[in-house]
Formats: sequence, structure tokens, C-alpha cells
Amino acid sequence: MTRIVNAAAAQMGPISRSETRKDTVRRLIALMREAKARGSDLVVFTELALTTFFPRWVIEDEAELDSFYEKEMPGPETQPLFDEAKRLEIGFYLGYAELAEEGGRKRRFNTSILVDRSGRIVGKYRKVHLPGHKEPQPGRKHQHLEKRYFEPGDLGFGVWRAFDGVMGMCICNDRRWPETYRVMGLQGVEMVMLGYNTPYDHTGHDDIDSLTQFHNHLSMQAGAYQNSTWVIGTAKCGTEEGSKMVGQSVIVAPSGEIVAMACTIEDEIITARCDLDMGKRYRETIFDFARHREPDAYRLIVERKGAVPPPQ
Ligand code: CDV
Repeated sequence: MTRIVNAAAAQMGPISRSETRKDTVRRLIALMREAKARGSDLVVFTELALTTFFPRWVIEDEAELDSFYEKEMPGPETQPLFDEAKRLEIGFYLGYAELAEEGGRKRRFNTSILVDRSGRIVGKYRKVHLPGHKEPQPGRKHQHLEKRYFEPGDLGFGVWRAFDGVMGMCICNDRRWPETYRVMGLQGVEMVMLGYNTPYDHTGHDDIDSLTQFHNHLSMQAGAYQNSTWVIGTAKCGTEEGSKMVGQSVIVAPSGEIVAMACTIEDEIITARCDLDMGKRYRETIFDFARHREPDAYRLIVERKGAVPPPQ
């Protein structure tokens, strides 16, 4: 019996600072309807899909900063998205800024959730790899202050049984780190969903930044292939508040091949018929972890840290 997930990536063009939550949710619902009309069971929205990418600014006023975060999920403004998903019987991944009251203090995370076809939240993930800085960097046209506005995620890289398979989540910069996929791969992940906001000028080095599109795909294709999993990567892109961000949202097969890719830098749905059993062929041969991985050897190298003789 084959296990097929008809999946969609819902790429978004820019969200301006003045766009209301209500308007953004309306955009997400329009994308969700299109995904459903094209036969999708699951739609993957982007990172921080409810607001502009606010870590590009220093925001001193706490009330203003709080306005970019969700205090509950669903809340009054996001409930319509859940209602529509339930009505359409379509699942979704959604990235958003989370404001939690835990241990008597405010905690801020860059979060994603997985919602099933009945509108129920089945999984939650908090971004682990936070790029950028805590303090504004002099001379930068756009800041990247994720370290100022979020704590590193404290939920690890879990996987969830849903959509007839083993589903995983990560967010944006996580996609560049092999550990992200491997921790999920070791738990048998079959589909990794992620959203991203990737400005072209993210390192300030022209030689690196000119490869932004290449590195975007390279990391997702490698993660998919090396862990025998589907990867769905959804961009927020175009020029948002003067910051140019990469598009090229993709659906990547366990072979590492891109099977669908966005061709605009606007709101756009891409879809693919994802056979969850496709990864099995890789997991049972070239990437049979039980037969071919050598965890003891990896540990030896890590434990010998510092033991390598310095160059003569
Ligand atoms: N939102 C992100 O995590 N962006 C980073 C950029 C800053 C490098 C990314 O990895 O795409």
C-alpha cells in the first residue's frame, strides 16, 4: 500500500510592517484554498508567516515588540485559518513568533506548528539555530536580530506520526545544519517541513551572498538525500521593507531531486505528490543507518577535540 501526501508549499511575497494580522491571515486562507483546489492534503506556510520579518529592526518599545508575537495559538486573529483548514480538511505547517508565559516570565520563540486535517495542533517546534546578533551591527543596511528577539528552542527536533507518516519540522537557518536533519533522520523522519526568510545580504560578504540561492537549495537537497526524507522549504521572499529575500521555494524528494519549485517572488503555490515510501529504498540501501553508520567513530573524533597536533 502506498502512502501518498499531496503536499503544497505556500510561498509568500513581502508582508509590509503596516499589514494587519487580519489581512495576512486572509492571504494565507487564499493560498490554502488554492492548495486544496489543486488536491493538497497539507500546505506548508513560511517562517514568521503572520508578520513582516521584524528582526531587521531595533524595536525598543516592548508593547510594539509584543505586537509581532502570538500569545495563544490559535488566537482570535488566527482562528479563521484553523476553521478554514478544518472545513477544507487540509493540514498545515505555520511559522510564527511565540510569546509564552513560562516560569513566571515572558519567553520568546521563533515557532512552528503542525496542524492535522481536523484543525488540531499535533506538533510544535521552536527554532534552535538562531542566526544574526543580539546587538545592532554598525554599517549594516538591514539588521538581523533574531538573537535579541528569540531564545533558542527548547523542544529539540521531534517527529510526529501524522498524515500516515513520520513528520518533522525545522525553521529557516536550521536547514543549513546537518544535525537538524540527522536527529530527525535517526527517528525515521519521512517529511521535513520548514519555512524561511533569507535576505540576500545576510553575511555582508559579496562572494558568499552571491551564492544565496545555491546554498538555499544545497542545504535542503543534501538534508533530504542524506536522511532519505522529503523536504518542503517555503520562502517569504521579494523585497520586504527594502530587504531583498530569496524565493525558490522547493519540494525535494528523498533522492535529493527538486520536484517542484516556485518561479515567482510573490504569493505562489507549488505542489507535489509525495510518496512517503520512496525514502525506504534509500534507508534500506545506501543510507541504512543500522548497517553503515559508525557512531563510535564519530564520538572518538569529537572526544579527541584539541588532540590534533598543531600545524608545524
Ligand atoms: N531567518 C533566517 O534564519 N535567516 C537565515 C539568514 C540570516 C542566514 C537563513 O539561514 O536563511
